[in-house]
Amino acid sequence: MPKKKQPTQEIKCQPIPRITFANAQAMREYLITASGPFIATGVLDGWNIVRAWTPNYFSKRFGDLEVAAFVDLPVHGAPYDMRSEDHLLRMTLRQFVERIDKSQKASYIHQLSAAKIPDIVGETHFRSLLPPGVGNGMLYFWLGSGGTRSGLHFDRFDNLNAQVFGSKSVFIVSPDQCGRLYPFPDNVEKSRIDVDTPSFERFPALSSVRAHTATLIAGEILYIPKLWWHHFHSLSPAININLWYGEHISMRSILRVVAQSGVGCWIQVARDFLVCGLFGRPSRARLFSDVPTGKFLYETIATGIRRRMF
Ligand SMILES: O=C(O)CCC(=O)C(=O)O
Repeated sequence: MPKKKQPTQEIKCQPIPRITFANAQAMREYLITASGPFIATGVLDGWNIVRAWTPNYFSKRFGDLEVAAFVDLPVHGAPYDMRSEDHLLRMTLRQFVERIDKSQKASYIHQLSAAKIPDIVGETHFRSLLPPGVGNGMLYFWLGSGGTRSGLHFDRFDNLNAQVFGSKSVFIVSPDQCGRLYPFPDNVEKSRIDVDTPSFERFPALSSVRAHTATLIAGEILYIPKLWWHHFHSLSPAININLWYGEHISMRSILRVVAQSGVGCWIQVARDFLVCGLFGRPSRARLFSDVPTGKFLYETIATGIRRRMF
Protein backbone atom coordinates (compact mmCIF):
# COMPACT_ATOMS: atom_id res chain seq x y z
CA MET A 1 0.00 0.00 0.00
CA PRO A 2 1.42 3.43 -0.88
CA LYS A 3 2.49 5.41 2.15
CA LYS A 4 0.19 8.29 3.11
CA LYS A 5 1.98 11.54 2.34
CA GLN A 6 2.51 13.69 5.42
CA PRO A 7 1.44 17.32 4.95
CA THR A 8 4.41 19.70 5.06
CA GLN A 9 4.56 21.25 8.45
CA GLU A 10 6.34 24.52 8.42
CA ILE A 11 5.94 27.37 10.83
CA LYS A 12 5.28 30.60 8.92
CA CYS A 13 8.39 32.77 9.03
CA GLN A 14 9.64 36.12 7.89
CA PRO A 15 13.23 37.38 7.95
CA ILE A 16 14.75 39.05 11.01
CA PRO A 17 15.55 42.60 9.88
CA ARG A 18 19.23 43.36 9.16
CA ILE A 19 20.48 46.85 9.85
CA THR A 20 23.89 48.18 8.84
CA PHE A 21 25.33 50.65 11.31
CA ALA A 22 28.13 53.07 10.49
CA ASN A 23 29.60 52.67 13.99
CA ALA A 24 28.93 51.60 17.60
CA GLN A 25 27.38 54.97 18.47
CA ALA A 26 24.74 54.56 15.74
CA MET A 27 23.80 51.10 17.03
CA ARG A 28 23.64 52.34 20.63
CA GLU A 29 21.22 55.09 19.65
CA TYR A 30 19.05 52.62 17.75
CA LEU A 31 19.00 50.20 20.70
CA ILE A 32 17.53 52.82 23.04
CA THR A 33 14.16 52.59 21.29
CA ALA A 34 14.38 49.17 19.58
CA SER A 35 11.17 47.22 20.14
CA GLY A 36 11.98 43.92 18.40
CA PRO A 37 14.89 41.70 17.39
CA PHE A 38 17.31 42.76 14.65
CA ILE A 39 20.68 41.75 13.24
CA ALA A 40 23.37 44.41 13.30
CA THR A 41 25.97 44.35 10.57
CA GLY A 42 29.03 46.58 10.27
CA VAL A 43 29.76 46.85 14.00
CA LEU A 44 31.52 43.58 14.86
CA ASP A 45 33.91 44.02 11.88
CA GLY A 46 35.88 46.47 14.02
CA TRP A 47 36.49 43.89 16.79
CA ASN A 48 39.72 41.87 16.33
CA ILE A 49 38.10 38.73 17.75
CA VAL A 50 36.24 38.15 14.48
CA ARG A 51 39.54 37.53 12.77
CA ALA A 52 41.38 35.90 15.71
CA TRP A 53 38.95 33.54 17.44
CA THR A 54 38.66 30.00 16.10
CA PRO A 55 38.29 26.71 18.01
CA ASN A 56 42.02 25.95 17.41
CA TYR A 57 43.01 29.39 18.65
CA PHE A 58 41.17 28.72 21.94
CA SER A 59 42.73 25.26 22.15
CA LYS A 60 46.22 26.77 21.85
CA ARG A 61 45.58 29.71 24.16
CA PHE A 62 43.48 28.08 26.93
CA GLY A 63 44.01 24.34 26.23
CA ASP A 64 44.45 23.37 29.91
CA LEU A 65 41.27 25.12 31.09
CA GLU A 66 38.80 22.63 32.54
CA VAL A 67 35.31 23.07 31.11
CA ALA A 68 31.85 21.54 31.49
CA ALA A 69 31.02 20.15 28.05
CA PHE A 70 27.72 18.79 26.80
CA VAL A 71 28.39 15.85 24.46
CA ASP A 72 26.50 13.43 22.20
CA LEU A 73 23.64 15.86 21.91
CA PRO A 74 20.41 14.62 20.31
CA VAL A 75 19.44 15.54 16.77
CA HIS A 76 15.66 15.49 17.29
CA GLY A 77 13.20 16.51 19.99
CA ALA A 78 13.30 19.39 22.43
CA PRO A 79 16.78 19.36 24.03
CA TYR A 80 15.16 20.16 27.40
CA ASP A 81 13.51 16.73 27.35
CA MET A 82 16.98 15.29 28.03
CA ARG A 83 18.65 15.09 31.42
CA SER A 84 21.71 17.24 31.99
CA GLU A 85 23.67 14.44 33.70
CA ASP A 86 23.36 12.17 30.63
CA HIS A 87 25.35 14.62 28.49
CA LEU A 88 27.65 16.49 30.84
CA LEU A 89 31.40 15.69 30.89
CA ARG A 90 34.34 17.57 32.35
CA MET A 91 37.37 17.85 30.08
CA THR A 92 40.02 20.34 29.05
CA LEU A 93 39.30 22.85 26.33
CA ARG A 94 41.99 21.12 24.22
CA GLN A 95 40.17 17.78 24.53
CA PHE A 96 36.89 19.49 23.64
CA VAL A 97 38.29 20.99 20.44
CA GLU A 98 39.77 17.60 19.46
CA ARG A 99 36.35 16.11 20.07
CA ILE A 100 34.51 18.56 17.79
CA ASP A 101 37.08 17.84 15.08
CA LYS A 102 36.53 14.07 15.33
CA SER A 103 33.05 13.27 16.64
CA GLN A 104 30.01 13.03 14.39
CA LYS A 105 27.74 13.97 17.29
CA ALA A 106 27.12 17.53 18.44
CA SER A 107 29.10 18.80 21.45
CA TYR A 108 28.75 22.13 23.18
CA ILE A 109 30.46 24.36 25.73
CA HIS A 110 27.18 26.05 26.51
CA GLN A 111 26.98 29.40 28.27
CA LEU A 112 30.41 29.49 29.91
CA SER A 113 30.73 32.57 32.10
CA ALA A 114 33.46 34.82 30.69
CA ALA A 115 34.67 35.15 34.31
CA LYS A 116 36.22 31.67 33.72
CA ILE A 117 38.36 33.09 30.90
CA PRO A 118 38.86 36.68 32.12
CA ASP A 119 41.55 37.38 29.50
CA ILE A 120 38.89 37.57 26.78
CA VAL A 121 36.68 40.14 28.52
CA GLY A 122 38.75 43.13 27.37
CA GLU A 123 38.68 41.82 23.78
CA THR A 124 34.93 42.41 23.43
CA HIS A 125 33.43 45.86 23.19
CA PHE A 126 29.76 45.43 24.09
CA ARG A 127 29.88 48.39 26.47
CA SER A 128 30.24 50.75 23.52
CA LEU A 129 26.84 49.48 22.28
CA LEU A 130 24.85 49.67 25.50
CA PRO A 131 22.21 52.33 26.06
CA PRO A 132 22.95 54.58 29.06
CA GLY A 133 21.94 53.38 32.54
CA VAL A 134 21.72 49.64 31.85
CA GLY A 135 24.86 48.57 33.76
CA ASN A 136 27.67 46.38 32.41
CA GLY A 137 25.73 43.17 31.90
CA MET A 138 26.87 39.53 32.09
CA LEU A 139 29.17 38.11 29.43
CA TYR A 140 29.03 34.47 28.28
CA PHE A 141 31.04 32.33 25.83
CA TRP A 142 29.68 29.55 23.59
CA LEU A 143 31.83 27.11 21.58
CA GLY A 144 30.38 24.12 19.79
CA SER A 145 30.44 21.76 16.83
CA GLY A 146 27.98 21.92 13.96
CA GLY A 147 24.52 20.62 14.88
CA THR A 148 24.17 22.12 18.37
CA ARG A 149 20.61 23.17 19.19
CA SER A 150 19.67 25.49 22.01
CA GLY A 151 15.96 24.62 22.06
CA LEU A 152 13.22 27.25 21.99
CA HIS A 153 13.28 29.39 25.16
CA PHE A 154 13.20 32.95 26.40
CA ASP A 155 15.64 34.82 28.64
CA ARG A 156 15.08 37.18 31.53
CA PHE A 157 17.37 39.94 30.23
CA ASP A 158 17.92 41.80 26.96
CA ASN A 159 20.57 40.08 24.89
CA LEU A 160 23.27 40.97 22.37
CA ASN A 161 24.63 37.79 20.79
CA ALA A 162 27.71 38.15 18.57
CA GLN A 163 28.50 35.45 16.01
CA VAL A 164 32.29 35.44 16.10
CA PHE A 165 33.06 32.25 14.15
CA GLY A 166 30.89 29.99 11.98
CA SER A 167 27.15 30.42 11.50
CA LYS A 168 23.85 29.56 13.16
CA SER A 169 20.25 29.50 12.06
CA VAL A 170 18.07 31.51 14.40
CA PHE A 171 14.32 31.29 15.01
CA ILE A 172 12.50 33.94 17.07
CA VAL A 173 8.90 34.33 18.24
CA SER A 174 7.32 37.33 19.98
CA PRO A 175 6.24 37.02 23.65
CA ASP A 176 2.53 37.57 22.88
CA GLN A 177 2.46 34.14 21.14
CA CYS A 178 3.64 32.28 24.22
CA GLY A 179 0.24 30.54 24.62
CA ARG A 180 0.95 28.69 21.33
CA LEU A 181 4.48 27.54 22.19
CA TYR A 182 3.77 24.72 24.68
CA PRO A 183 6.16 25.49 27.57
CA PHE A 184 7.19 22.65 29.91
CA PRO A 185 4.86 22.76 32.94
CA ASP A 186 7.83 22.65 35.33
CA ASN A 187 9.90 25.20 33.39
CA VAL A 188 7.82 27.78 31.56
CA GLU A 189 10.87 29.45 30.01
CA LYS A 190 11.48 26.39 27.79
CA SER A 191 9.30 25.08 24.99
CA ARG A 192 8.48 21.41 24.26
CA ILE A 193 8.62 22.09 20.52
CA ASP A 194 11.31 20.78 18.20
CA VAL A 195 11.70 23.84 15.98
CA ASP A 196 13.51 21.93 13.22
CA THR A 197 10.76 19.30 12.81
CA PRO A 198 7.60 20.82 14.32
CA SER A 199 4.63 18.51 14.78
CA PHE A 200 1.25 20.20 14.20
CA GLU A 201 -0.52 16.99 15.25
CA ARG A 202 1.09 17.04 18.68
CA PHE A 203 1.12 20.84 19.00
CA PRO A 204 -1.84 22.14 16.90
CA ALA A 205 -1.61 25.80 17.94
CA LEU A 206 1.84 25.94 16.33
CA SER A 207 0.22 26.21 12.91
CA SER A 208 -0.80 29.80 13.69
CA VAL A 209 2.58 30.90 15.08
CA ARG A 210 4.39 33.63 13.14
CA ALA A 211 8.18 33.50 13.58
CA HIS A 212 11.24 35.45 12.44
CA THR A 213 14.29 33.59 11.09
CA ALA A 214 17.78 34.25 9.75
CA THR A 215 21.19 32.70 9.33
CA LEU A 216 23.51 34.58 11.64
CA ILE A 217 27.01 34.71 10.16
CA ALA A 218 30.39 35.62 11.64
CA GLY A 219 30.63 39.38 12.00
CA GLU A 220 26.96 39.93 12.91
CA ILE A 221 25.30 40.74 16.24
CA LEU A 222 21.75 39.65 17.02
CA TYR A 223 19.64 41.67 19.44
CA ILE A 224 16.97 39.66 21.29
CA PRO A 225 14.75 41.59 23.72
CA LYS A 226 13.94 39.81 27.00
CA LEU A 227 10.91 37.49 26.89
CA TRP A 228 11.23 36.88 23.12
CA TRP A 229 11.40 33.14 22.43
CA HIS A 230 14.45 32.02 20.44
CA HIS A 231 16.19 28.90 19.16
CA PHE A 232 19.74 28.60 17.74
CA HIS A 233 21.02 25.74 15.55
CA SER A 234 24.70 25.76 14.56
CA LEU A 235 25.36 25.13 10.89
CA SER A 236 29.12 24.63 11.41
CA PRO A 237 31.57 24.71 14.33
CA ALA A 238 30.73 28.04 15.93
CA ILE A 239 31.82 30.56 18.55
CA ASN A 240 29.47 33.13 20.06
CA ILE A 241 29.87 35.65 22.82
CA ASN A 242 26.78 37.22 24.34
CA LEU A 243 25.88 39.87 26.84
CA TRP A 244 22.72 39.84 28.94
CA TYR A 245 22.05 43.29 30.28
CA GLY A 246 19.46 45.68 31.69
CA GLU A 247 16.67 44.93 34.12
CA HIS A 248 15.54 41.40 35.01
CA ILE A 249 11.98 40.64 33.85
CA SER A 250 9.34 41.23 36.49
CA MET A 251 7.77 38.52 38.61
CA ARG A 252 4.47 39.50 36.99
CA SER A 253 5.74 38.64 33.49
CA ILE A 254 6.76 35.14 34.64
CA LEU A 255 3.37 34.64 36.31
CA ARG A 256 1.71 35.77 33.04
CA VAL A 257 3.54 32.99 31.15
CA VAL A 258 2.46 30.49 33.85
CA ALA A 259 -1.15 31.72 33.56
CA GLN A 260 -1.12 31.27 29.77
CA SER A 261 0.36 27.78 29.99
CA GLY A 262 -2.73 26.02 31.36
CA VAL A 263 -3.95 24.26 34.50
CA GLY A 264 -1.32 21.47 34.35
CA CYS A 265 1.35 24.13 34.52
CA TRP A 266 -0.26 25.99 37.46
CA ILE A 267 -0.38 22.74 39.45
CA GLN A 268 3.24 21.82 38.63
CA VAL A 269 4.53 25.31 39.50
CA ALA A 270 2.62 25.28 42.83
CA ARG A 271 4.00 21.80 43.59
CA ASP A 272 7.61 22.79 42.81
CA PHE A 273 7.18 25.99 44.86
CA LEU A 274 6.39 23.84 47.91
CA VAL A 275 8.35 20.65 47.32
CA CYS A 276 11.58 21.95 45.73
CA GLY A 277 11.41 25.50 47.14
CA LEU A 278 9.98 25.36 50.67
CA PHE A 279 11.00 21.76 51.50
CA GLY A 280 14.25 21.85 49.49
CA ARG A 281 13.75 18.50 47.70
CA PRO A 282 15.97 17.97 44.60
CA SER A 283 14.47 18.86 41.23
CA ARG A 284 14.92 17.36 37.78
CA ALA A 285 17.95 18.90 36.01
CA ARG A 286 16.83 19.39 32.44
CA LEU A 287 19.52 19.89 29.78
CA PHE A 288 20.53 23.58 29.37
CA SER A 289 18.03 24.59 32.07
CA ASP A 290 17.79 26.52 35.28
CA VAL A 291 15.81 25.32 38.33
CA PRO A 292 12.03 24.70 37.90
CA THR A 293 9.83 27.79 37.71
CA GLY A 294 8.12 27.01 41.06
CA LYS A 295 11.49 26.79 42.83
CA PHE A 296 12.67 29.99 41.14
CA LEU A 297 9.54 31.85 42.30
CA TYR A 298 10.02 30.53 45.83
CA GLU A 299 13.68 31.64 45.89
CA THR A 300 12.83 35.10 44.53
CA ILE A 301 10.12 35.64 47.15
CA ALA A 302 12.28 34.25 49.99
CA THR A 303 15.21 36.51 49.00
CA GLY A 304 12.89 39.54 48.84
CA ILE A 305 11.52 38.79 52.33
CA ARG A 306 15.01 38.23 53.78
CA ARG A 307 16.18 41.57 52.32
CA ARG A 308 13.30 43.41 53.93
CA MET A 309 13.83 41.77 57.31
CA PHE A 310 17.60 42.14 57.67
O1 LIG B 1 23.71 29.87 20.59
C1 LIG B 1 22.98 29.16 21.27
O2 LIG B 1 23.00 27.92 21.17
C2 LIG B 1 22.03 29.75 22.27
C3 LIG B 1 22.23 31.21 22.49
C4 LIG B 1 21.14 31.78 23.34
O3 LIG B 1 20.17 31.13 23.66
C5 LIG B 1 21.21 33.15 23.79
O4 LIG B 1 22.12 33.91 23.44
O5 LIG B 1 20.29 33.53 24.56
